[in-house]
Amino acid sequence: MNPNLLDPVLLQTDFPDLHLHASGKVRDVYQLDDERLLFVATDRISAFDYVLATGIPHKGRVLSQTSLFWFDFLSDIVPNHVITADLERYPQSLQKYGDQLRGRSMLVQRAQMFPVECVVRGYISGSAWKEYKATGKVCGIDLPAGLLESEAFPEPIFTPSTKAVNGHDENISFAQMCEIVGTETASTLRDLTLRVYKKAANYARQRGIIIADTKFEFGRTAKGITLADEVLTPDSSRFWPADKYAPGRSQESYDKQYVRDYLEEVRWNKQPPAPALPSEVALRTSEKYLDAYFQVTGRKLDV
Ligand code: Q0Z
Repeated sequence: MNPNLLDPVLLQTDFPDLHLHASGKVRDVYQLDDERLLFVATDRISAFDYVLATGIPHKGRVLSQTSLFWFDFLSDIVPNHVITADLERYPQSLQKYGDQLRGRSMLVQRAQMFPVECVVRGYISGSAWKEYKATGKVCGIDLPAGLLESEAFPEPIFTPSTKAVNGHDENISFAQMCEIVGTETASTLRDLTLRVYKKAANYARQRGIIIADTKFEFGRTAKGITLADEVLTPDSSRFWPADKYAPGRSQESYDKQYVRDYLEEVRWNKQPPAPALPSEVALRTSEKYLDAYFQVTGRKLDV
């Protein structure tokens, strides 16, 4: 594992004849036709809600390949939107973009997305910890007294949310989710979310990673309810190294800790523009992403 200074990063894609379907902080989706979308993960990284000026070598490929691993691992529980990530099977019209797409993209089935985020938490952290300290509950769910920060819940809990106007997620109760998607769909999504999380978290735990919480997005396709978007990546989840885990305090982030530490050290005011990272911070962060990928999948990404 020795990413060097010369590894090129992709911050911006350039696909003059593709139609942008949706754009996120670090990835973009293009509409190919009525049936198919093209997902592209860039090497951009966000921290404290902003995209930084510096890319992380291999990050887009790591995230893309991590999702692909989990889609396959979870396919006995739920169908997924992946058509292929094999460039050779992409339409002829995309072949000219091979250098931008290789390893960091996937062709997916377009789905009718449910307008809810299916969040599952196995451990109490972040906003859930704040809420629990203040109210003894998390998203309206009663919990035992005396939980410590970062402790495991007695059972993983389902805490759905919706995208609010400001782009941030707003927690909703299960009853509110039922009003949005219907009771039967809400129940199915909750059950799938918990089953998928439990299977993945058990597996990851045996490989030295705690998946503290994560967010899934589902849609409806010809296959029925389908797992879509990205799955169990460091960007959609909290991954903690199990060997450093101790309840009673916050945990270091597996992937972004060097970045956050650097931004605190330079006392960035967390207003745009976000600063650049020293190459050493970017390279050490790249190694963390590659490590996490290897730890989860047992596969090395060729660098
Ligand atoms: C997911 C998103 C991203 C910004 C649309 N299979 C699907 N069918 C229809 N729509 C979507 C999917 Cl996955 C879909 N997003 C979230 C992803 C950038 C927003 F890469 N948006």
